[in-house]
Amino acid sequence: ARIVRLADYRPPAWRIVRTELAFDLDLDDTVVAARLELTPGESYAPGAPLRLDGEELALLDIAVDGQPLPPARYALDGESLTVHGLVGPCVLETRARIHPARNTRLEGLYASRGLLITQCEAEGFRRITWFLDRPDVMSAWRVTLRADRARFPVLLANGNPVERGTLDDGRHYAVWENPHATPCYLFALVAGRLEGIHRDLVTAEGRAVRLAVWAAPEDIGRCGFALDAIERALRWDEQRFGRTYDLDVFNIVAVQDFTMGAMENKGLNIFNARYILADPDTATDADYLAVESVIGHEYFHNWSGNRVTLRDWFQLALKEGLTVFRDQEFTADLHSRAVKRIEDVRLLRGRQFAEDAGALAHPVRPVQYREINNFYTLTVYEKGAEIVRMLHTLLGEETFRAGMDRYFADNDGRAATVEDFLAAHAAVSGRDLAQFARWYAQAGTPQLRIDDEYDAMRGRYTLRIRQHTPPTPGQPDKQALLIPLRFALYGPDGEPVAAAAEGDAVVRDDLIELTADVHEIHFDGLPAKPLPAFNQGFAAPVRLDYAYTPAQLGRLARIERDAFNRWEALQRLATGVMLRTFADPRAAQAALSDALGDLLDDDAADPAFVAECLALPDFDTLADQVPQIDVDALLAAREELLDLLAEDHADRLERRYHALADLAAGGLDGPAMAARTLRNACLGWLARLDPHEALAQRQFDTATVMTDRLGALRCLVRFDAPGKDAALAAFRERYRHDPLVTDKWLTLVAARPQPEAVEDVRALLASDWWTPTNPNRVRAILGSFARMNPVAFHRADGAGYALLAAQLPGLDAINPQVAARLLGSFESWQRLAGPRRALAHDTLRGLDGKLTSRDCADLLARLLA
Ligand code: BAL
Ligand code: ZN
Repeated sequence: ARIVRLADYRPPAWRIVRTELAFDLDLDDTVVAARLELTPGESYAPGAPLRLDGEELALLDIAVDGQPLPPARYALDGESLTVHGLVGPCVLETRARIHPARNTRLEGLYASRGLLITQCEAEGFRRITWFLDRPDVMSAWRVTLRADRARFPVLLANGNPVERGTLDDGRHYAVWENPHATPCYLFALVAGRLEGIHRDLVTAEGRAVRLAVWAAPEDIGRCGFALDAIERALRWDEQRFGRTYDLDVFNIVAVQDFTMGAMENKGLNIFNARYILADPDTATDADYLAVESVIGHEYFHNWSGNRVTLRDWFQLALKEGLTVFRDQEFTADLHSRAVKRIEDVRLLRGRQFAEDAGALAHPVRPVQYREINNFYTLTVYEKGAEIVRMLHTLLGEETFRAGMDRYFADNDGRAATVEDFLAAHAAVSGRDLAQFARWYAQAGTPQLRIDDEYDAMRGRYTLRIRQHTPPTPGQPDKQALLIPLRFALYGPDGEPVAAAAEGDAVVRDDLIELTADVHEIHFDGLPAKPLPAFNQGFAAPVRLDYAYTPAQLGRLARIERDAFNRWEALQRLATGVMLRTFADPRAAQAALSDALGDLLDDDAADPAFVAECLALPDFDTLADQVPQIDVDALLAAREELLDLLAEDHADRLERRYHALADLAAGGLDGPAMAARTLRNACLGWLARLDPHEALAQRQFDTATVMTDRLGALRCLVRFDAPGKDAALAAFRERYRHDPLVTDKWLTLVAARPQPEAVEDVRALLASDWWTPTNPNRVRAILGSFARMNPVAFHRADGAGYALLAAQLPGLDAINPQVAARLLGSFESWQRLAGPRRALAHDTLRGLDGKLTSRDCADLLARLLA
């Protein structure tokens, strides 16, 4: 199989400075005429053939400089078109026939519910026409779309609309121009029966821009929030990063069949409908926030990704990690910074740490790939964002902003690398970032082990900090990283103590810069041993090992100035109780229970933060903490603790549940959302206690918004309440014509934590609800089952593994990216304890030879290596 290596990068032999495309669009049969203006590139060798990428294209015509090309001058295979005898600048014209309705991979041009849609990142454009399908070939674009006016009244492409008109036979056309140098992975078109809503505004630079959201006619009433969110994103990027919008229009389109969450095509973002459509009856508060965040993410790509693009796909985190950091900051600035950080860290620790510790671990910038689609990972996105966050921490907001300005100025219109990004920040800060750059190259989660000692005679407190990164596939030995470790020392009065630090690491205020395997730092003049707090805001994405006692954690949960770390203290306490790591388990459980009780009594605390504190570590986070995953023991320990805590606090939970009712009845403002979050968290706890199932039933029966309806239904399903089946049926019938809400009940069924969920899922797969060509539906049923249901997926008899594996060959033939994601659910199989390890291993071996796509074949080989 082909392996693409970073070390083999060469600049292109040819450049395509201008591209003109003309599409005669139809669902079954589309003809694509391409006119490419070619000039020699940096590695051009006179006489060398031109090789263009192209897959599943039928050639109709080919000409160079207006002259038809004789067959001897070109060669076609399944992956490319090679043209011989080109000398110097020239114009290559081709016409190709493609079949969108047969395209189930959803890469290239495809049909979905009467619409024609594109998805080109990473390598989909080669399924539309022959091209140099690599991000460092950037072109100006003019695109003409022609189609039947009745069936395709709306014709959208990248850039600005420049012309439209009528043709014969009921057809019409539209011409779009994108003047910005843009690689082909950002190409897009959408054609079909859509409705739009729009808003006109003027950017900070004085450009008049029309923002528009397009959706199927039945969905357009649910697009208002998305339109507002675009405006918020545009203004935020102006203010926080000084980035303005650069076209006359910004269009986003909602589609139901879409593999990714959304795609940042220049001026024409295409979205999975789940990240646009929202109204209170069909979207939860979490859905609203996800819509805003994804809209922000794609919008921010216009600078971090589009204006400055990637030299090659190894640099993927250069745009993704940076843009995730930007969208995280957008949400943090608009809503609660602490809550946002907690949610992001939950995802990082629950999922990315597992990826970094499993068979699929890879550096944020990989050095080789067989299929780039397999690197749209939590490591590239989330750990990539953590690296940018650490840089922000090290440099401070002002210098970081100067570094970003420098990066955009130096690389605008270029295809950049991670080195370019770091060079801009090094230039403005005067810092050498060579050691910091190892974060991009080295896989695995670093572990910090901290020991301390207090010398009462001398009033000296000493910290000894060791760092270690475990081996990962292909990287047995690791080097020390530059890790920014925030810390605070608390005195007996609960106030931070100010003590000058001395030692072998740079310490600036509350930040220790770790650079070596071991550091020792002293603080003098302390009258008592302080209580240390580390890694505020989770500034470094590391595991941290310090032998806190339960009493210390209980205290930190109350006195730590950093809200994230107050939450973290409770997570540690709960983790220690569940994993039985404290010497005195009773004291630990009492400390946790007391702290949670105080939080529930604290009506002044942000209810959304209290809800986060009540959400104790999930199965994935626990599994990440142990060398061997004993599924039954972890699940049982977690349930046992939650049941005990629910008993402890039944009265408090009930009081908060009722007291928050009025506030929770509000709209989409922050306080109302926070109240609903805490109320539903309380309900989740109360539903553990038998008589309280009635509360969930009542909430389900009377709910007026989806947050409350789904929150109640989740409790009924989760605890197998008597009214579960009737409630599920009522929900299903109410929303049976809405695919996104239908996905919600399917998720509840597939994720219900009972072993019988295997049979439920099997029944769903045999029903009309199973539409394997729709990625959201596949994820709702099988993704939820494999990723959110450890009870059933890891069923002791292996039925869960077998069920997933049986679906993979069929799904792989339909949509390899979706199938590969599901296959990734086995990433931690080597750490499973007991017979499950062999069951999972046998299941994977049984797939050998049955998965034909490059995506799945690559993942399977890595899982079994
Ligand atoms: N570029 C792929 C979708 C996203 O990360 O925005
Ligand atoms: Zn992105």
